[in-house]
Amino acid sequence: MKMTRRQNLALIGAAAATTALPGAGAAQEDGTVHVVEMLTRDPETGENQVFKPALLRAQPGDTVRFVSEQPGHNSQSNDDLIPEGGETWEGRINQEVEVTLETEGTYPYYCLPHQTAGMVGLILVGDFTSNYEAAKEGRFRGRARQRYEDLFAQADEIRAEEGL
Ligand SMILES: [Cu+2]
Repeated sequence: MKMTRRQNLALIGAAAATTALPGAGAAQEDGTVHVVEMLTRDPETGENQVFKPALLRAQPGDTVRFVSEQPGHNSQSNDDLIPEGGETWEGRINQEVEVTLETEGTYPYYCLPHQTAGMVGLILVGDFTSNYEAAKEGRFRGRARQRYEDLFAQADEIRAEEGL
């Protein structure tokens, strides 16, 4: 299997879509596109069944694109734990899926076949505190519990750093 990374050509496309008027500041209204890889094995760390990066800091209007780097995975929102009125998504296996997150909050998500193997992730959008504690109290099984402990520990640091 080739280890070459997919280049993020889509970012170029997104930037090109903006018709910028001088001084209009339009670029500030266009969200960033974040790419998350779905991996059976991370070639850098050797970790199995991971989203990379598993913790993402985003702002309202940003888009998250989940790319199928290795076969057998999907990404879907944990609809019991996302913020009120938050965006949901559900990709099929091997399908690239993307979501634009307009609603601030904490978004846990997972890979359906590998959730208990620990293939879970977390997206923090804007002021993500509205449902943060509730999401943190979510009941996670198997390896997912350990992974979420790690991810929320990192998220706690972000909260502290940003004074949220
Ligand atoms: Cu998976």
